[in-house]
Amino acid sequence: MSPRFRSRPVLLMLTGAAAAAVVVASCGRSTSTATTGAATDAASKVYVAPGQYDEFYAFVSGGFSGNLPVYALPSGRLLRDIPVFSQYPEKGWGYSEQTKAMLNTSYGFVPWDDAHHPELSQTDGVPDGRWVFVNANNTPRVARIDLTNMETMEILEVPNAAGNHSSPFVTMNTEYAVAGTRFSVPIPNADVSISEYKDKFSGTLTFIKVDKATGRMSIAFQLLMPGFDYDLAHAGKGPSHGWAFFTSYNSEQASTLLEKNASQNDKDFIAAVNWKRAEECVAQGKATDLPSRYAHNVVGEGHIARTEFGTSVKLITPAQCEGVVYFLPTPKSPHGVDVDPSGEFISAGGKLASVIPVHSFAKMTAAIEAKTFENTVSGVPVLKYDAILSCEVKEPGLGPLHTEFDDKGNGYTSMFISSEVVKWRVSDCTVLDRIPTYYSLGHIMIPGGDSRKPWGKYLLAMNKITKDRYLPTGPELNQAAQLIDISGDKMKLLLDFPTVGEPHYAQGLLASVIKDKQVRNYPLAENADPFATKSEKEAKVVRKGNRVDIHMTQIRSHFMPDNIEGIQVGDSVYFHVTNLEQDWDVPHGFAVLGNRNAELLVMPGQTRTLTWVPERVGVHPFYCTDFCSALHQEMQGYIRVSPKGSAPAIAYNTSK
Ligand code: RUQ
Ligand code: CUA
Repeated sequence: MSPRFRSRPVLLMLTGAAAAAVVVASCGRSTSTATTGAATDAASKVYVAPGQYDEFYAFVSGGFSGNLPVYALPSGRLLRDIPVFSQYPEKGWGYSEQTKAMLNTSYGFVPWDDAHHPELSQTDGVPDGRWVFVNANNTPRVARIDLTNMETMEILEVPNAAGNHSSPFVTMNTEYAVAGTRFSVPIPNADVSISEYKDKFSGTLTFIKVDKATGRMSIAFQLLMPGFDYDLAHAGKGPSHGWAFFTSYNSEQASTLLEKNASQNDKDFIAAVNWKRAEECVAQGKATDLPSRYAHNVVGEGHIARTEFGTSVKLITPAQCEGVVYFLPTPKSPHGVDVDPSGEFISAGGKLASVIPVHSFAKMTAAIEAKTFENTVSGVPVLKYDAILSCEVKEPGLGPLHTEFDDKGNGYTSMFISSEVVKWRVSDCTVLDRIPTYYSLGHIMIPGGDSRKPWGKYLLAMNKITKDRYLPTGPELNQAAQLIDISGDKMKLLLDFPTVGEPHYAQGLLASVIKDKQVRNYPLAENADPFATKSEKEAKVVRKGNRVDIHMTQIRSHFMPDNIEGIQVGDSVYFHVTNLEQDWDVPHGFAVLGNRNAELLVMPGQTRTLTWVPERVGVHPFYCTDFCSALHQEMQGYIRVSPKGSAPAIAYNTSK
């Protein structure tokens, strides 16, 4: 008798969910809380009823998607995916004429990147809901996203860097966003043998000034550092305001097989940078101007992105600016570095370390004062480990990576190898609790958890591997986040949800900080795009040589004009499409047959331009791609393409 058949009598006696549970169990898989890890009251804690708002926004990096998805917590609902470093055909990002410039770099147009760390702007050490920054790890860049329209408004390339990983963590009042190079390279980069790594490769730590009023970024200075790998960062706050901390690995300065060769030293370093001291040195003329070409892309007048190129940066060295940087010895190939809400404690996650060291800022400054140095490395004083240590979290688990903090004096550290979150008391490093995650945990995020005022209710764990947690989807399974309740003494798992790309770091804040300042449309009267068409009467088609400009409008549910003739093969056709709507949530789309490009998605009151070079004779329909009204399907038109040299005169319909 088959097991399934045998279980039938049992089934007959059970109903609903209980019966389903037995069936699942008989297939060798149980959905009981014992194996999923979820708390028994999890459902009620994450349930946000239809029509209700969540309590938090979470900005979770899209990793190798290059973009920045926005989720709601506690439900885990995906609200939006903000295009940043990668072309995004759904929104025409990097395809429309107005947005292409955002992806310019000194290497040319770079349509993809790897976005790791979102970081909210802060005022007085608290997320202020103005901007979120995020780094590009591959071709070094930092982006600024406006939190009123959730659009990327600026992207600044970081020159003299490679692998912008320790970025873009901000100082307490967003004076700076930092950017440290993960890969050391010859600076300036040049044709150098890799075997000369030790002598000729260096790192840079970049301080990007953020304008208080506008958020506009500019490179203030770069600090030239020994050729280590600068991995993560966090700025000081409160007493440690004025300092920024960067972890490094590969203090061995190996250039091959780093997994072994960069794991030799017992301790690597946290670089503690006194940026106020750096400002003094720059003001005293101790910096040199290093010629450097880098792109700076800003959305300005008319919502149009424009690129300017920087030509040099101010470079300071530890030798020219005494007291600008100290090394804090830290076991062993540290990854994350995190500063607690008080600003006094600095913890690091040594991937290969058996403890989590917690440095004391007060002890650090005392040791600097007393010159309690171990030695100097490449001219940088190394402080004595015992002189700066507050305490060590002993036997925390395996592979500590990142720490976030709650508002009750506790730290929470992700353990990659042992796949768990460990909760410990910051004041004395006592382990208080631990909870498994599924699986291979990277970053964790508590809303406000790297600020002075954490909202210590939830912790989001971002896992690298999700094997067996979801229905399988071929060879690749999406990464996943898990929501953990940290409001009580014991952590409780509440929810799993898959993510877009690979979530590295995330940032969260109380929804009420930004929810009511969301832009609902762009005032048409203020549309400053030179090709804006502000009423149907102004719609027109203009030929100049082989360039044709189509000044077109959209409103529910038609285009003006919607019939165009007189175009010929090989023309450069510019569809300048203005959405005349002034309501919330009424974008119109635009797409034309055979265009080797993407669509446009035009926000109310905005103008976007799509370029098209017709290659075939014939009549080409175009249509609205975003279902906008009952007559959305009627929102369509035709453009006739004639053979080169034989097109009739330009003709189009007009509004009467
Ligand atoms: S990383 S899993 Cu921030 Cu790119 Cu640590
Ligand atoms: Cu406009 Cu659909």
